[in-house]
Amino acid sequence: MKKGTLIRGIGSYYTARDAEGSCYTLRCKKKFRRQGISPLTGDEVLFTPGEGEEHGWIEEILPRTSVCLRPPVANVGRLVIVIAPVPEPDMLLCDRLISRAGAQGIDNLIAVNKADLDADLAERTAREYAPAGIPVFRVCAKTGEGLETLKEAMKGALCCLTGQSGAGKSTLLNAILGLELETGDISRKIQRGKNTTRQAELIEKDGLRVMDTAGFNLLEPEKKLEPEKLRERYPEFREFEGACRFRECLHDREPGCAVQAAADEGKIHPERLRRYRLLLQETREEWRERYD
Ligand SMILES: Nc1nc2c(ncn2[C@@H]2O[C@H](COP(=O)(O)OP(=O)(O)O)[C@@H](O)[C@H]2O)c(=O)[nH]1
Ligand SMILES: [Mg+2]
Ligand SMILES: [Zn+2]
Repeated sequence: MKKGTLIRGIGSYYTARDAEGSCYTLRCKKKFRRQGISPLTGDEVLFTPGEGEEHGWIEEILPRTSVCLRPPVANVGRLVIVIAPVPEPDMLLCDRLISRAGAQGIDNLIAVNKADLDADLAERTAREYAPAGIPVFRVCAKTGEGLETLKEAMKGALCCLTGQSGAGKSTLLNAILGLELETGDISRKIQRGKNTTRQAELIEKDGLRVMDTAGFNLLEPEKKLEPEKLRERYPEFREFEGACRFRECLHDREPGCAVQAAADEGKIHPERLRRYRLLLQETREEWRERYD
């Protein structure tokens, strides 16, 4: 048996690449279907290669470190959240992605693209996320600014780009890896229609491992997050946990809140705290509706 990574799947055929870079066409044994498991791009598998032109068989799917559902990919280790001055950045979405990724053990970085349109957005964003230890990079897919630095930061983990449509994810990947992914032109995407929906593909190039797909819905909504657990997903709260007047403080304007005090002193960014409270509200509502 050999070991490899699934780099794509089309219908019931999968392509695995082994450590030497050789590719193998494989099918999935029926036992997986019986167990309700389907192989995902990014999966590490054990397989028996086929003889000659024959396809081989996936024998075993190794334990996954993370699973994203839309697009369906496994083992993403780093989320590259792309924002830009245009379309207007949705920072609540950004925080939501960070929270969900962190809960799956996926780390995050933020790439602020289109520096040619607003050179300061990256700086403002960096200030918001510095207390959380989330790296922010100023890049410009158009001029090439910051791309080498971003590329370095993407090494060492299987990356997936995410963020609002139009932020420039495809353009960035093209610029970083010298690819020709479809960008921009919405009408073309619509024309292409539903029947040609492409599957995620894992690209390994120049020491990077990246999904060629970008998901707005990379992480599923969570109906079952206890409101008390949300605060644990804010790294910048950690050093103040336990210092509030009330032990069960959710940092939602309770009196004597140490997190609020830290924000007043500039140790936590007030915008992050403000949005945390919005997500807390949302989490409470979803928690109440969890059995619906
Ligand atoms: N001005 C400017 N436009 C960019 C830049 N990067 C991408 N774009 C444009 O933004 C639009 C959306 O890009 P695209 O890569 O398709 O975004 P995606 O939906 O996130 O994949 C396209 O018209 C790109 O040409 C940039 O750095 N500067
Ligand atoms: Mg795109
Ligand atoms: Zn508090």
